[in-house]
Amino acid sequence: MRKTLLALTFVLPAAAAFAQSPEDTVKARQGYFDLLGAQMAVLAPMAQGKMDFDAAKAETAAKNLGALAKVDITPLFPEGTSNADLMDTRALPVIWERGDDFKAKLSAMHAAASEMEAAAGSLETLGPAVGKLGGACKACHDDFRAK
Ligand code: ASC
Repeated sequence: MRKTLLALTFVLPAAAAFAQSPEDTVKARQGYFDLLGAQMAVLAPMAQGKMDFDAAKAETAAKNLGALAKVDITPLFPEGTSNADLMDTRALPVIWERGDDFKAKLSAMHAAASEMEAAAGSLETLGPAVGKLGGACKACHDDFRAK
């Protein structure tokens, strides 16, 4: 009991601060996309033949993508966090004007990311899977991210 209370004193202020600041919400979602990008930075050069295929590295990156695909990031896009509201974000206001389209594109990205684990075992299957995920990234960036 005492331990739980002690733990809560540490956890709750951090959680409360997180919910309060739009800037911190933006940082959190950028961190998520950085994590995605870091996995693609391993897989894409292999798929493009710019880096030797390394099965262990590919598997780790693909597993990470599978885990990231399970994260629902829609709570990290509250109203008031577009690039019209805040500095240091490229999130266009159209995200909130066409929310269903945005969510559909997020889902397509998650679907492609979750397929990577099954595809990362060989270069033959990795290539198309990376192409599909890269395409899903691009489709969303084209419409919803400032250049
Ligand atoms: C990647 C990556 C992206 C997408 C995008 C596709 O590997 O980090 O953001 O693909 O470049 O156009």
